[in-house]
Amino acid sequence: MTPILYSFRRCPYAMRARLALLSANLSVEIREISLKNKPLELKVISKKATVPCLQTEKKIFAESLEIMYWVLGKSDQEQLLDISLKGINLIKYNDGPFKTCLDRTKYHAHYDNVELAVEHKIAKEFLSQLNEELRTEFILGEKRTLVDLALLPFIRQYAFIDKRWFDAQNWSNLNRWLNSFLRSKSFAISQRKYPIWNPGDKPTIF
Ligand SMILES: N[C@@H](CCC(=O)N[C@@H](CS)C(=O)NCC(=O)O)C(=O)O
Repeated sequence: MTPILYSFRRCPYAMRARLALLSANLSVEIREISLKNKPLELKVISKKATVPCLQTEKKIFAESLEIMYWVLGKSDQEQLLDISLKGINLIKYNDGPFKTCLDRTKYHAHYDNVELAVEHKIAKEFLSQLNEELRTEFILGEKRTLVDLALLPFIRQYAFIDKRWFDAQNWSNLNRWLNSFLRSKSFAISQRKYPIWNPGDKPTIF
């Protein structure tokens, strides 16, 4: 069975899963969904019905990192899984405090008691740290790893909250890393648009 990926183009979690698939050169049937009108087929296999969700012959993966690990476990041509504890901790911080800060900044109108100055400070600390790490071409060194793919969609989302402000910060390494990703072929492919999937549609292969 060709694995099925329930996906949403703009979701940073789904984006990192698609980036891993591209690196692995592994094909899936992609099902673009509407988050406001999730298909029953997704709800049946995943209680929380978030994207990305990967349905394989044996297992359902409802967490983006699990999907990345599974995909790269099958085929890791770039040795993306060769990461250190520092890398694992950066992903944890990204998915935890930084993602919270990203949401509270981007969607601050939806929250009570957001102090944007506090959120800015949290983000600036993390982004400055990444800028330091990026004295090498990629976060953990001269070759890209899972850590780059896992973080890039989130840093991109943060940058585009106010790209002029982001570009004006003293983060030349971070900007180089992000801009080279934005210009990359894998980013372009990962952002291809697909129509919303409907049951009975001819499979779309990603
Ligand atoms: N921890 C999950 C988070 C996935 C997630 O929250 N995805 C969002 C879209 S960016 C979603 O599906 N939201 C719909 C919902 O929560 O009902 C992962 O890593 O895959």
